[in-house]
Amino acid sequence: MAGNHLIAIGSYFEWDREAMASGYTLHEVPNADAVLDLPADVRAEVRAIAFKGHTPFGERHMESLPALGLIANYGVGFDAIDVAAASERNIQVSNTPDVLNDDVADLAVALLLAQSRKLIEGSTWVRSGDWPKKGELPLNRKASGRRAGIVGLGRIGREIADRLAAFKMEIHYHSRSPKDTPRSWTFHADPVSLARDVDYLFVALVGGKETAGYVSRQVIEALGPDGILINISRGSTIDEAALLEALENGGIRGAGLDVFNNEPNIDPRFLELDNVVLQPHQGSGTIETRKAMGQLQRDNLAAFFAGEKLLTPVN
Ligand code: 8YV
Repeated sequence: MAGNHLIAIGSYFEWDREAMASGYTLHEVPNADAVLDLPADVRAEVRAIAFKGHTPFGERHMESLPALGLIANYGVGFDAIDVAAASERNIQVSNTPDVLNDDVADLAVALLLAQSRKLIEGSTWVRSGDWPKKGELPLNRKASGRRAGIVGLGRIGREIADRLAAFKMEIHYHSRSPKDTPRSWTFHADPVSLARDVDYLFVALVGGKETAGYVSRQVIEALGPDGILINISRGSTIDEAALLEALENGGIRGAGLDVFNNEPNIDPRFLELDNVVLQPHQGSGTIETRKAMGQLQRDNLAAFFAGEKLLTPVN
């Protein structure tokens, strides 16, 4: 549609690209900085961005797009976008909450089970021919019935906790304030106290400056040598140097990680460790959920271009 100029930042599935191309004059770029290389006459026309990925989008990008009114993020986490700078310029920002809660929570539980029941080693044991040669896999530690702590009991944290309750776990959590939960769940005002009282610590915080390094060296130490840390939020929420040291020196038993600093070029020290299960930031990575995320992103775009209220506004 002439006039409705849209930039799609990032790599999209064909079903998303086709849907955007049929509704808008679409300009596709691989990352935020590539916006700056678009011709000035194109940039002058662009009213909205379909944002995907994790490369920072800030003031200088916004300044280069004088007609920009919406940044529609593909994802619940919008820490790559400078929302304060957008608000100053009356640029709206939207995200895709809720549609991915189940998938991310499923992966959090899968990471715990994979770590504590050594699923990756078990698979290798069978494939390598070790089973007939060496017999039983060395024993694991029981997963059900232990104490689980959630840092950040938002939408995804709550889905994780509900799943863990079905594993007969005692549920503890830390949030800015107590939440409406089953009575048996324990609120901790301080993440160190939470970590001290649990066997498994799940990080479900939002990303961004306010939560950078929130799971600090002290929190990791409080979790202790029998503890397992699971992170499905952002790499930035954990003091990664402290985590690596704890994993290398037996400060904690293990970790299950879907997110890292500097993805996809993660710290190579992680690759040397056999007490950590590593995943390539695939928490929301199912066909069903990615389709729903794309649809919600486009629903926000459509609302904006129709001059209507956004479905899931951020600012
Ligand atoms: C990514 C995510 O958006 O929703 C989030 O916050 O981290 C993911 O769903 C997805 O990987 C696309 O970049």
